[in-house]
Amino acid sequence: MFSFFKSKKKPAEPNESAIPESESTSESESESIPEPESSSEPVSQPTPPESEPKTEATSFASKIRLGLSRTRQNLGKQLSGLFSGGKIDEDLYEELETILLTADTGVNATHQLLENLRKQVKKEDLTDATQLKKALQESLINLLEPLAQPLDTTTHEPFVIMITGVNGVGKTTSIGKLAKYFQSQGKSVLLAAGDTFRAAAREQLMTWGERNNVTVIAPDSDPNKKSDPAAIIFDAVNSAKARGIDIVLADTAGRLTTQLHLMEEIKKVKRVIGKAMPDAPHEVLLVLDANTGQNAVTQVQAFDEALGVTGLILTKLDGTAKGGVVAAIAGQYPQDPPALRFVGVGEGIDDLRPFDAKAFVEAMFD
Ligand SMILES: Nc1nc2c(ncn2[C@@H]2O[C@H](COP(=O)(O)OP(=O)(O)O)[C@@H](O)[C@H]2O)c(=O)[nH]1
Ligand SMILES: [Mg+2]
Repeated sequence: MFSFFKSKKKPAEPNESAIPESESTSESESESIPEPESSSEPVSQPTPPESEPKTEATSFASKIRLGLSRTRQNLGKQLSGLFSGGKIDEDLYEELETILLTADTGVNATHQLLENLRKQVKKEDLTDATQLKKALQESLINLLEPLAQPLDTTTHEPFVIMITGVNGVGKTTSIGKLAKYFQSQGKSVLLAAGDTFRAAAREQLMTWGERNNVTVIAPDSDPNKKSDPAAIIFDAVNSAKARGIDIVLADTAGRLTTQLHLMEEIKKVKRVIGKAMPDAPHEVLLVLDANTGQNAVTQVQAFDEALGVTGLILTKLDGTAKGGVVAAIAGQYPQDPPALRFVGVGEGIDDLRPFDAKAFVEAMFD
């Protein structure tokens, strides 16, 4: 049933300096959208978030560390209490189980982690609790490693990426970040404003397009004219073919998995994209908000059933102290782990990174 695309190639890190996107403290949809009077107006650029070291490796690690600081404070504090000394006994395992569960790690992943830990304790004859921290980190890296399947966009031209997910998870924002990311790799990008439900969504993407010097195929700005998301994305793919564009990023309207007519609609959007280009979309990216905890797992299942999700983006890891949701996703599909393509660790344009299991675990607690 799962169709998670497995790519072995690791894309290069973006090396452009951070350009901020519009700042918004609210995550509610209506307030989160920048709404310029007209799309041709110049867009004000807020001050960049705190600057990071420029080398790729350190910049990646420090971004993730910064983004996961809430998780680290929460989890790190509890674990260091637990691992500070004493012997390894049933009480310790029980306490560890509680800590992991409350960090959104989920039942499956928590049990897998504990089982691995017990095996390691036995195999290496560990007796002291201080030795467990390293063992837990290693178990977590092993659990999360299979999720790290970077996206290879070189297989098709244009490479068409359809973005989907529930409302307010960060779809449109992630498209902006991805546009910048791909551009920094020397690729040309075209955006399709396929969220035709809200005029503001169109404006939000237009703003992004202007800021990044990227063409946006958008519906008519006349609110009285009804536009069809499938038709917009269809046009965008054709336009990208004609212009020799490398990557098409197609936005779609948010929807709940229980809104069956909207789930049918998104299936149609996907089918129509396939008419513009036989194998398209080449990637169906599901965007998940890390704050939704265990509900993220439900969303993966429902969207995958409808669309055949090939990759995930997990956003807003900076806004939660429960970064363990990544482990929950891994624990849910031990046989066929989904491809976690990118993680979002902030609102800045540079705050979306390819997932790296080791850097992630080290940022969770150390
Ligand atoms: N802190 C934080 N905020 C984010 C992140 N990704 C998106 N957001 C914010 O989430 C809100 C909703 O994003 P939007 O892209 O409009 O969601 P959409 O409805 O899925 O398109 C906006 O205020 C974004 O700035 C992230 O990684 N971290
Ligand atoms: Mg949106």
